[in-house]
Amino acid sequence: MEKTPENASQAAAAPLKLFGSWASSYTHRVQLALRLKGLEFAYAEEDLGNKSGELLRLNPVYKKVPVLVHGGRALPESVIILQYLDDAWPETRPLLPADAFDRALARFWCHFADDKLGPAVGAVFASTGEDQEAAVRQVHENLALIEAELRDGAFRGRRFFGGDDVGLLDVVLGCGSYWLAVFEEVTGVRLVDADAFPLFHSWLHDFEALDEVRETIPAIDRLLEYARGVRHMLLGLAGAGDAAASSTTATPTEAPAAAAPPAPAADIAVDI
Ligand SMILES: N[C@@H](CCC(=O)N[C@@H](CS)C(=O)NCC(=O)O)C(=O)O
Repeated sequence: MEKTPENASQAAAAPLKLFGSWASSYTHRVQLALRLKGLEFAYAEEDLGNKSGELLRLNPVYKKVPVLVHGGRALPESVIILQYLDDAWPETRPLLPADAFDRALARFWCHFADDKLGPAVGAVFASTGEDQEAAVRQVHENLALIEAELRDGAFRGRRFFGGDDVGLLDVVLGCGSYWLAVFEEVTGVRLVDADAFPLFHSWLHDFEALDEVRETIPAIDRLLEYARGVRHMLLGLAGAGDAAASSTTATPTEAPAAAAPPAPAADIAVDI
């Protein structure tokens, strides 16, 4: 079909449905982007300990949430979904900047968030003792890189990574960073020291104060209960005192511990 403004807007008007999980920061990214763009969507909660046939059919490759279905077509992978939303609805609250280099830079730091920072934070959560100390050092090294970008680099002088308003990197980094406080509480390990990372700290404060973010992030008590359950399970599986995932691939993604049977050890991962 020829791509005209008319049929493009018809396509954009097709219904949106999100398959997600309530404690999944990847799901929160998509919920937040949909809210920022003011888009109506239906939501299907997945039990990650017992995934629906529909989820497996929609995301046969990774079998994970989130999956966004738009007009009957399914799209997995949170960052790809966010970019799709921005491509399909470029006018309302653009998430990516107009400049090609700035767009690429935002994508680079999103990759960093998923490739380096997230796994390091997950490793702190899933370990104890020396393994945990090493993981904390990794988190601090990664936060120092972000702090340096905010202080002297690409994002210098900005309230948000996206500028005056939140953009792609804010959504990606922000939906994940609220876990830092939860993990601090559960592990007793200090991760974000406001003195060491003042700009990151103040960015996170501003991000968490946004109405759309407050609407998206579950209540802290619920997250704490969930995180305590997952940590208990991880450490239990690893054997007393010798924490699980020295594996940093571990992803907290299973359904709430209280609501779902523990997943097999091999499936346990700490993605934030
Ligand atoms: N790279 C994926 C990660 C998604 C992901 O890890 N989802 C978790 C929930 S937070 C999941 O579905 N886990 C179930 C599983 O691993 O089987 C994205 O960005 O969407």
